[in-house]
Amino acid sequence: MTDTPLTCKILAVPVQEGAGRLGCEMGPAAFRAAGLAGAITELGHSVHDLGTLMPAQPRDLHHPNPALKALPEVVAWIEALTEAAYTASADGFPIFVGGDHSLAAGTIPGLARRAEDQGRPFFVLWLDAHPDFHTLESTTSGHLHGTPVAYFTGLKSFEGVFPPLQTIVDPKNVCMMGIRSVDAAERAALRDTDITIHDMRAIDDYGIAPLLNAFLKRVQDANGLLHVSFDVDFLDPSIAPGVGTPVQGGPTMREAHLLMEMLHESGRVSSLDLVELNPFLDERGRTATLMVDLVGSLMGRSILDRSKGPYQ
Ligand code: 6HN
Ligand code: MN
Ligand code: MN
Ligand code: MN
Repeated sequence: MTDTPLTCKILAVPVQEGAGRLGCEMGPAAFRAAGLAGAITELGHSVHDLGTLMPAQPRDLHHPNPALKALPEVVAWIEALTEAAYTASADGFPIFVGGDHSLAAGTIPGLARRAEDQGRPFFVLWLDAHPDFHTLESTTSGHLHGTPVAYFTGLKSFEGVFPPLQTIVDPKNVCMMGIRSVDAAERAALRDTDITIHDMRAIDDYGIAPLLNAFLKRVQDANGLLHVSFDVDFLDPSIAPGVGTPVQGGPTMREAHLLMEMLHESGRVSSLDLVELNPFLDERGRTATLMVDLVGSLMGRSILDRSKGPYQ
């Protein structure tokens, strides 16, 4: 358990070209309006606002899959993000506020490179209804937010199109939770990876706590750094309607808080993506507000004082 005050560095990343519906570019503004910074400082941490990222200059890029959407634009964001994530992770606790999930194709490679510099194993907890494991060939929607995991775990498909990876994330160090919408090509490709995948069936069978504890123990034993990539559609749409690709049957509010509190208590989380919030689709800010509450749990808020242990 750790209650060390953190210096959180918030970077707004209004990328929306990776998603099929417009509106994620308003994500950072909605997080601000819902009180993200205040929820963190209230817990004794400090917040450093890094402002809003700008994409690199898009280059002429072509690919044989005609379905691909906004490839030059998304690659331009990823280029800028990889550098920004590397720089931001020199110290403090970076929080990348999206923006759609193509953002993770920039943040995670930048953070992985930093971890390698520091000689620390790098782990990713992927919270999402979707595995986002399409290649540039297999995606039929062409939405690049469906591809980041295949890219940062080193699949060949992206070579010569996405920025070259300086550090590949070991699939054994990636754990997915909340998965419940998997396309046929993803299902086939996931059979051949070492990614740990806890789909909703696994959560039904075992519950969040034992599954997450097993992964956290691996991070702990390796003295690893843990990045959490939180896609808002991880949550059940009845509590989080403000997303472009909602899928019924997701975790409840209590399951999500439990997960975030356990992450806090592990003291292992070193960076965070908050992605896919689409304020245009939200209902009176309730999804943004819930997400800010969940960040509060990750940052150390608990119902009762738990410093003497869980049950006294
Ligand atoms: N996300 N598998 C679908 C597709 O279009 O490739 C959905 C992807 C959703 C991506 O939510 O970050
Ligand atoms: Mn996603
Ligand atoms: Mn998703
Ligand atoms: Mn605490």
